[in-house]
Amino acid sequence: MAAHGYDSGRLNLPFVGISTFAKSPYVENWDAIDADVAILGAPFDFGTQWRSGARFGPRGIREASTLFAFGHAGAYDHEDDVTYLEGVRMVDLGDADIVHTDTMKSHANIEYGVRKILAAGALPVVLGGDHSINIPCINAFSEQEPIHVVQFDAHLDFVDERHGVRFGHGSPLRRASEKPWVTGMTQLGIRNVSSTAKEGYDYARAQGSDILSVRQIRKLGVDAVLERIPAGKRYYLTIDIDGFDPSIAPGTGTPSHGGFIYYEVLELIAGLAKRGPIVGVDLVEVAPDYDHTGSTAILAAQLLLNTIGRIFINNG
Ligand SMILES: [Mn+2]
Repeated sequence: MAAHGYDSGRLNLPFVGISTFAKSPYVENWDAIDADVAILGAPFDFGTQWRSGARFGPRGIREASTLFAFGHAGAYDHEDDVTYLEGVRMVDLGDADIVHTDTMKSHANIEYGVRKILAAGALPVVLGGDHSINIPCINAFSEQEPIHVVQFDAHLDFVDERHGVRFGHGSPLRRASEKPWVTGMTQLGIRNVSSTAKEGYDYARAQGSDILSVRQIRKLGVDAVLERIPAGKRYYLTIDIDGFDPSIAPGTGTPSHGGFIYYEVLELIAGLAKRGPIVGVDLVEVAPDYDHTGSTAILAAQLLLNTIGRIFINNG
């Protein structure tokens, strides 16, 4: 992580200063990315079909992330006896430019940013925005080695089209399944009403997708779930915050009861990082205006920092 000024005499407590992600250095020039991890905001929410507000997700997550930016060298975890994030060079690129009313242009601007991160050899970590922003993120991997997509979500997101709309927040995994560089999918936490219709489930399974609900995952246990994910792939991780239970993550557009708690997801991600490299991450659907305790944005920031920590322990 970045130097935070202890040597020069500034204490720089978490509530002091500018809210980049975890107070990492802001890089305005996307042709000069020199980092292991680059954070990109994608404050786009025209893909929603119910409550909007995820356009403020990147700001909310950045603000919450400062809680974890005390300026210590890395993050020591006494259970694992590992200091995560030590020496990991993280930068914040700010946000992709969003053009109101223009989904295609806004998505293109997000894809442009992710391509810049990949060209620099850094790990892209994209803050949504609604889940449609996963579509340009996956598009940006067209010139990369194939990826296996692992999704945490309440919803399958496999709608082909609705009234001609193909790039909304109910369709990203369907769009990903059409890409030749996406070789498989694992969809975790999928449950209950207001998700994709049966046709979408049939289609997803026909494409080779492995779909598990929260209850099925609890019955199987973490290790058995990990065993179902093909080993040694390059994983792309897409985390919809509504995969978590609304009791801990109320600040989202389409909450669904019966969701994950924190360690269920972190343990699966930590195990995934040991199975193969995680080469891209997005976290979507945080809508701070419904997040009256701030719990949702803190969950997002804490999970992302711990995910980045696990990725770089295992990937070097
Ligand atoms: Mn979703």
